[in-house]
Amino acid sequence: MTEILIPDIGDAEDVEVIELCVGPGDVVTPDDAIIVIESDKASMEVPSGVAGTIEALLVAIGDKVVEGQAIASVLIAAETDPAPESIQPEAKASPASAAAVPEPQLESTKEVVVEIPDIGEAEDVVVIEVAVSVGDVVTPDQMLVVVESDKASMEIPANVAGEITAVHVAEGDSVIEGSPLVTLLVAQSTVQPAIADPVPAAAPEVAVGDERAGAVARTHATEVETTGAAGIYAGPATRRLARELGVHLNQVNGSGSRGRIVKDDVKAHVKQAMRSGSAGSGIPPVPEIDFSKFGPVELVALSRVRVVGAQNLHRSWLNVAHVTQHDQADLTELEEFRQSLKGEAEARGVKLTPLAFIVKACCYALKAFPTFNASLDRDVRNYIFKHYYNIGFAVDTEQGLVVPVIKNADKKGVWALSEEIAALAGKAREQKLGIDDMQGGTFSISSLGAIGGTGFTPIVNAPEVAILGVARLTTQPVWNGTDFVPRKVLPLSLSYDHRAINGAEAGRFVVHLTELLTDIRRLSL
Ligand code: CAO
Repeated sequence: MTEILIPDIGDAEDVEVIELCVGPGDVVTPDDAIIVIESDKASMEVPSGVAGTIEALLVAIGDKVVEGQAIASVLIAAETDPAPESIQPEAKASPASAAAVPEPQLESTKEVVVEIPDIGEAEDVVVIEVAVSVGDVVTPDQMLVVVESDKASMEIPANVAGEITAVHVAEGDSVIEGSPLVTLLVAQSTVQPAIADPVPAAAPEVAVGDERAGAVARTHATEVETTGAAGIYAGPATRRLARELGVHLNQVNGSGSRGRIVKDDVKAHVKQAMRSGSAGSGIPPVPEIDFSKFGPVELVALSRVRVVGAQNLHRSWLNVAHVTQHDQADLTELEEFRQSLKGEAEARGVKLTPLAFIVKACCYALKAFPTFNASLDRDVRNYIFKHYYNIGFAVDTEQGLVVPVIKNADKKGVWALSEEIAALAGKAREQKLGIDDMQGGTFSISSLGAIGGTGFTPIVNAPEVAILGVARLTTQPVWNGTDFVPRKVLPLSLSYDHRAINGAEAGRFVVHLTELLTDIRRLSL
């Protein structure tokens, strides 16, 4: 068994695995790519270097890797020559010719011919983009041409600052190592440091003036990219731009040779997405209609609260896998108890509504079912369990819906909760809520009971994972086994994020909640 190692990747830093091209059991030839890695400057295929069968991949997408790190173990094919312990294949991006570097002739300006560097064993290399023309003044990092082989494309930078005096290639030209690309007029002070540089791996070659045969200056790393597993052709600069703009390249049509995606394609894709209003969401926009064609209309601006609320609700609606579980709680005893406290409530100057009891019962249920008091992390790999119980409740105000938060609701009694609900609702209606009043919620309640309704599907207040909708308490005939008896029934609608909570858990949560509300003595247990 042999391990395939990350080859010399020059001075590339922060090198990450971006694609896995094979899996265990795959039979590979020495040329077959095993993974694709990407640094801040370039992406490159790492070929097997041996023929055999992949035993195991030792890296995953997103892993950071360094030169010499084992990426896969391969069972060498029987007919293959005895293999060394480890294989360090030459990456496709590593032109590593060891040409001597003679002293340059120093003049005030020099003509420098930029040539095709060592392009490994790549065959059938063609120029697919010429990015400069005569008269252009280029910087060392500026891309001159892009060449492409059957396996990879490579951006070739100037490596020295200068003015283009001749372009020796055109799109479609076949080139080989040493083919002249452009001639640059370079200030002497610019040439010397470039030539004196140590020779890094993955560097194109620059020949100086008419001494091209011998005067080879080797400079910075060449940007290279490959076709990925999904067959995406794009250079590192294009990939970088796409990443910055949040564009998935597999959704972009390439206009370059052989379907290569160029920067302009990414920009056109973004423009199109912005125009259609579907940027990022992929949602077809609702058609804009001139309603005035059908009757008189009036344009009224949404309040700031409604605008922000609309954005939050839409974001939650799009991100959360919503399910709503409906149930009913028998509040007959709770209501009797509440009515019995009316005198005391008046004396205290507190309005005691069912909501304070519901908040209290929710805290108990949340403690019994911690996933309802949790959030999911961004990658949906971890629960974030919160060991505090901050209950948000929706308040209907003239400006729109706001959700103040009762902090540490589990530590408060029903009187204190009632006072806080009234105080926060009052603040909300007077637009006096501070940011702190609306932050830190772990679970929400939307109570429409005072208004009416038999049930509804509230939208989870993400990143929370559940919200309880409370509809109108009514007196209903309930079968007690022998008779229909009048009972006060409260409809409950629990919306939850199905990514975090299973249906069975949600069912149990709601049943537990209804039991707590039906027999509030349980709240003291
Ligand atoms: N069924 C029947 N009656 C109810 C009830 C229910 N589920 N909930 C409350 N009531 C009663 C109260 O007991 C009170 O009656 P009494 O004065 O006779 O006791 C009356 O309705 C008014 O209550 P309230 O609205 O003043 O107080 P509350 O504690 O029930 O609610 C608050 C406070 C701030 C939540 C509420 O005023 C509110 O704004 N609700 C709207 C929430 C909303 O817009 N939700 C939708 C958000 S979008 O998902």
